[in-house]
Amino acid sequence: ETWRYAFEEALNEVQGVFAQKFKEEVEANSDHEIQLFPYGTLGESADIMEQAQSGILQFVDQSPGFTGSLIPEAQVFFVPYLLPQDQEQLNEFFRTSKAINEMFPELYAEQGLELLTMFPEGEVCMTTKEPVESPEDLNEVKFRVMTNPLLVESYQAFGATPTPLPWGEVYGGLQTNIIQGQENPMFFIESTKMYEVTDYITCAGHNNFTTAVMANKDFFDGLSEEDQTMVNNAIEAAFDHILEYQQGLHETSMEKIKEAKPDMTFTVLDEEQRKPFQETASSVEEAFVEMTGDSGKEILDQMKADLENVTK
Ligand code: 6CS
Repeated sequence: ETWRYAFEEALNEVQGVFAQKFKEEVEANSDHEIQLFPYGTLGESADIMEQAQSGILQFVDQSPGFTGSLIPEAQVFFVPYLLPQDQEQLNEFFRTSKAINEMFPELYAEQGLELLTMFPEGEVCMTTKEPVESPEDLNEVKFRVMTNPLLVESYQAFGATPTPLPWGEVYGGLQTNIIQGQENPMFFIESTKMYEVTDYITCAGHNNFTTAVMANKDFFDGLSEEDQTMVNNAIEAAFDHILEYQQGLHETSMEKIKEAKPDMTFTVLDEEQRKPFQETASSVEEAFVEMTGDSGKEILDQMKADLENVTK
């Protein structure tokens, strides 16, 4: 049988590398084949999610940045400074988190989706046309965010004018100055040539890009136990592979950007400069709980407990 798997990035970007490893494992360990659909072949993130829910696709990778309206609790990933910056701690968190491995699967299941895994794609940095050293510098900056209400909230708290847009409109939006900033992991800034349409890259340590891989639930439930185990094993292998693949990726991507554009300015905000950004976290957290009620609060509390387990 041929299974269809769509994702939000190109084949050689992080989600694509994960998908290729998954395909390799499935095809090596079963008679099934995986057909991969990279970004752009089936539409935007919202489109591939619909296709997965309706069963046209068996597998989909959609990051929580686009899942906010479907599963409001998934917005928890946009509370700034919640995730640790230390890569080992972060990886351990994704491996062991009860919120991620037990609670989120139930919420995805309610939307007809079998959540297979979540994994980090790298520290998110801002690319802008003017320097950013404080929230004041974001004043009047129309800053593109993924279509996620809490991300809007968080950039508002950062002092910007958040502008939710699907990915396809970002390069052109920056080029024509409809927006003046956006955020993404360094590998994505490099591969999508965001440095061509912005001049400053600023890392404030406020987040790491999380993504989620899922299957259509009816499809998954209909698989033999043997196939379900085979799929889960393939996901596990791809998970290990993608964490290893990302070692040093931030740095090599930076080097490539510098080579392509020597006058690009890179800034890592220091402790003092981060403070006003960090101070917004509690208000964004409050907004999250307001949006999601008891079930959101439960997820947030569990995530904090899970994080404490890996950072102590
Ligand atoms: O910013 C975005 O919309 C995109 N960023 C990444 C790293 N992956 C896919 C997503 O569409």
